[in-house]
Amino acid sequence: MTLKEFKLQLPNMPCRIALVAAEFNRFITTQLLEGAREGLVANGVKEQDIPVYWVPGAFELPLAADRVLQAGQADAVIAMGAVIRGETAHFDYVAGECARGIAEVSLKHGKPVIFGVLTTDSVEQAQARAARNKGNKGFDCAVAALNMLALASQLADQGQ
Ligand code: INI
Repeated sequence: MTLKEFKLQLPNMPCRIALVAAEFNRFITTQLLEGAREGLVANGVKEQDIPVYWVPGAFELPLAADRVLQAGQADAVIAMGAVIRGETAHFDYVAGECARGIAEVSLKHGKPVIFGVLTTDSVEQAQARAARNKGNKGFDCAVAALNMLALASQLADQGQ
C-alpha cells in the first residue's frame, strides 16, 4: 500500500494525538505547534482530541512523551522543539539525547512518537522550517503521525 492510500484512510480513523512542545525558542515552537494542529485538523482529527503539553526544553520532551503515553492520554505524540547550534554550546547533548530519548519512548510503548525537533545551525534556518505557510515541520509531523497510525491499523487488521 502506498503512502497516498494511507492518507485516504485518515478521516475515518478516530485517534487522539498529543502535542508536546518545548518552551525554549518558543517563537519557533509555537509555529511548529500550530502547523501540527493544522495538519491534524485538516485530516479529520477533532480539536478536543489534540491535547497540548509544554516542557521547558527539548531535553525534557522524551519524559513528557513517556508520561503522556503511560497515562493513556494519546495514541501518538508529536514532540516539538528547536535546538539551534549557534545558541548553545551543548547543542550535541541536547539534540542527541532528545532524539535518542524520543526513539526509546516510541519503541517502549509501541506507539508513534514523532520527532518534530528542529536541529539547525541558525535562527534563520529554524524560521524557514517553521514558516506558517510552507514547509512547516509541525505540519509534516502531523501527516507522519497519521500515516504511522494508519500503518499500525492496517497491520492489526492483518493480525500482525
Ligand atoms: N533547549 C532547547 O529546546 N533548545 C535549545 O537550543 C537549547 N539550548 O540552546 O540550550 C535548550 N536547552 C535547554 C534544555 O533543553 C533543557 O531544558 C535544560 O538543559 C534543562 O534540562
